[in-house]
Amino acid sequence: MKKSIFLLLGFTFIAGSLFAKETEAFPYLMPEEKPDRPLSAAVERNYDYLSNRPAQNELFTQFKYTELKGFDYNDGDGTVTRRDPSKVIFANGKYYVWYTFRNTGHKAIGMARAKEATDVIPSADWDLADIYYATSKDGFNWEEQGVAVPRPPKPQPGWRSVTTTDILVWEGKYYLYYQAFMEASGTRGDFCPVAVSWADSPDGPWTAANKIVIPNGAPGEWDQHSIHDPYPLVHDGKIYLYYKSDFDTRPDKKPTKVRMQGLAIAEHPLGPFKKHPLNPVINSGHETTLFPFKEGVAAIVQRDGMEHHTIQYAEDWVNFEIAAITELLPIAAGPYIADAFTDTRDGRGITWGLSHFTNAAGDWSRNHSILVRFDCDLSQDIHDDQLKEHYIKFSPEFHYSQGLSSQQLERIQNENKVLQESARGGGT
Ligand code: AAL
Repeated sequence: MKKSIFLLLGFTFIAGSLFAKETEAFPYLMPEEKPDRPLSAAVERNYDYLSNRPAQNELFTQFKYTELKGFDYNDGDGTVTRRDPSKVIFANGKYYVWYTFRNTGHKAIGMARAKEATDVIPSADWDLADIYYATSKDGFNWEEQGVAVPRPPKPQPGWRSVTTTDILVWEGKYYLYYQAFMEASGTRGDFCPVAVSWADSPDGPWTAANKIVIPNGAPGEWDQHSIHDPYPLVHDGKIYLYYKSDFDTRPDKKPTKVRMQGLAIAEHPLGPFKKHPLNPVINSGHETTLFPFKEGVAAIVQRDGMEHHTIQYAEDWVNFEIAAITELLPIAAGPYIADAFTDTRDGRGITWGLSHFTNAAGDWSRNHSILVRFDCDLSQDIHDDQLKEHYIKFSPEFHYSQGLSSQQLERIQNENKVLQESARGGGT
C-alpha cells in the first residue's frame, strides 16, 4: 500500500513538473545555457551559436572600410585594375600583399566579347593580368613593389593571365598559388586551373613550377571548369587549400551558375593535392576567405549562395556550420592572419586585411577594381563593442537608389488595373 502511494506521489510530481515546465512562459532573463524545456525551432537554434546574443558572439562582427593610399588607378579610366588580394603576411619588418594587376593600356571589353580580345585588349577585368605585390608599415599606406609573378610564355599554364593569388609560407619558403588562364576569360567561361611559383624571399625572385597543381575536375564533376581563389592554410601538418568553383550553369536561371567552395589537401606545397571527398565543403560564397579559429577554421561567406552574408565555422576544417549572420562583408578578402601557417590548435582570429571593390567607378564602360582595407573583430584577443553592433542604418536616399525597375512598375500598375476593373465589376 505504502509503495503504491509513493509511486503515485512520484508520478504526480514528475507529471506535474513536466506540465508545469510546458506551461511556464519563456523567462524574461534568457537562460545562458539551453534550458531543459520545450523550445521552438528558432530558440533551439539560437542556442547553437557561440553565444545567444550577437554582441557576445566571437564570430559575429561588423566591418569598417578605409581607402588605401599608394595605388594609382589612372584616374579610374578602366585601364588599370588591382583586385583579389592575397592574405597579408608580416616579414622583414613590414606587411606584404600580392594581387591581380592589369595595365595593358586598354579597358576590358567584357567576357561576352572574349572573341574580340587581343594580346593587349582584355576580355574580363582580370584578363591579361600579372601578379604584383606591395608592402606597408601600417596596412593603410602601401608601396607597390612591382611584378612578382609575370605571365609565363606559351604554353606554360597562365600564359594568358595569372590572377587571384594567395600566399603560403612553408618551411622557410614562400609559395604563390594563382589561377592560370590559357584562354581569354569568357571564351568558354571563366575556366582555369591553379598553378604555383615559389621563392626564398617574399621579395622574390619567383620560380614558376610550370605545372598545374590543382587540376580541373573530370568532365561532369562539379569543379570541371574553374578552380578559383586558391587559399592555402596549414593544418594537421598539411596544406589545406580551399578554392571556389562555378558550376551548374543553366542559362534559364538567375544567376546562371552556382558558386561553392572546395578543399584540396597536400603534404608538400607542390602537391600532389587530393580533393576532399565531401567537396564542395561550403555551399555559398564568391571567393574563399578563411582563418584558423580555436581548434577549427572560420570562413567569411559573402555575396553568393543560400548562405551568403554569413560567417561559418568548421571544428574539423571540413564540415561548416553558420556561426553568425552579418552585413557589408568584405569581398575577396585577404586577411592578415598571424597564425595562418603555424598549424595552430588555438587560432586567434583576425582583425583586418585587404579586400576589393569591383567596378569601383560604378561604370561598366571603364570597369576596374580597387583594393581597400577592412577592419573587424573576429579575434579572441580583442573585444571591440563598436564592431559588435548590428543594423547599419542606410539612408532613405540609399534605399531609394535601389528603386523599382520599369518592368516592376508596369507589373504593379497592371495588378492595380485588374483590381480596379474587378471592383467596378462588383468583385471584392
Ligand atoms: C574573382 C574570383 C576569380 C574569378 C574572377 C577573378 O572574384 O572569384 O578571380 O576568376 O573573380
